Amino acid sequence: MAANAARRAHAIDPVVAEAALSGLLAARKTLPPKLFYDDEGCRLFREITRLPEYYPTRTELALLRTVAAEALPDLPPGSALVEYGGSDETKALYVLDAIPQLQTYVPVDVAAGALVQVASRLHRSRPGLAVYPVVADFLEPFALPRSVRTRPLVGFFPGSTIGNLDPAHATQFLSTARWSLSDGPFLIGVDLPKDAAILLPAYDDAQGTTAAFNRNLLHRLNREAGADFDPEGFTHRAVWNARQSRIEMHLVSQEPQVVHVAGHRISFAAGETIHTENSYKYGVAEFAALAASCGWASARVWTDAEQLFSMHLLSARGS
Ligand code: AVI
Repeated sequence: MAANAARRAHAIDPVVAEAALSGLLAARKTLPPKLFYDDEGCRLFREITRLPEYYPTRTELALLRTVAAEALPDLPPGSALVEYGGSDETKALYVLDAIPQLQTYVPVDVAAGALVQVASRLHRSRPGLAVYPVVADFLEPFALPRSVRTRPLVGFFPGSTIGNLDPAHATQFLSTARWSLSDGPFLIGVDLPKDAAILLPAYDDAQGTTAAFNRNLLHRLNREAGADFDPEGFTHRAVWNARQSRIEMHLVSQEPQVVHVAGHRISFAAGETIHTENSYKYGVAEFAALAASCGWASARVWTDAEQLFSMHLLSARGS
């Protein structure tokens, strides 16, 4: 009774409810990964990036030292770095600090609050850097401010976030990015396929942080979509799908149960799953082929000594 009253006290966010229902009412239940990133989800993701099992962040940061020193030596002064998903400037600073021709930083993200914080931190720590935050879903076409559009542009998409898009959406994203960057070069971090013995713990850590990150989706729907999930009635599962070269994350219903979301009744069989995320892993040649199909040439590729992670410098073909 008290739980019901608390639930009623939360207004339903129609955008969240609609995004959730389109997947939960399908024959194979899914939730879109963009719902992971409310405040609690962002906090849990930051914790994930510090886990010993989660190799991508530390490997990419180490790689970035070399990449930033070696890439783009001929960039003209006054260039701008456009970061897709720039709610945290840590990785961009490796590039900005190593390439003095980059005098403008344009973080693009839906998280307006996080962008304000990025801008105010940089205002204090790099007073000479011009920062133009753009609040937009970078998967959709967006307009850059006019003062930025006229500069030579460099794209930056670290973290292997491209792996969270299915190949059709990755293709769409890469094609649109070529247009938004006016054919400027594009630095992009891509996680490599590897042994399941390394991959699975990275997505199912001993501390249970990734499980909490996955279950937070259900807590979020309870808070924002008028849902009544019992998050403990679902367990986290990470699967390496070698055929599709992707890690899949699922939430597995522990028993037959009925859940309500924004007035819709949704039944779960015991063992039925909600597929919540894919994280595709691309070999170097495979990613270069994907980029080529979108008009990009892989001009240079860096990998770490253990072949865990790659960074591609793409240049527009024919430009
Ligand atoms: C944001 N993205 C690149 C992460 C990944 O590795 O696919 C999201 C994540 N999901 C679970 N752990 C990390």
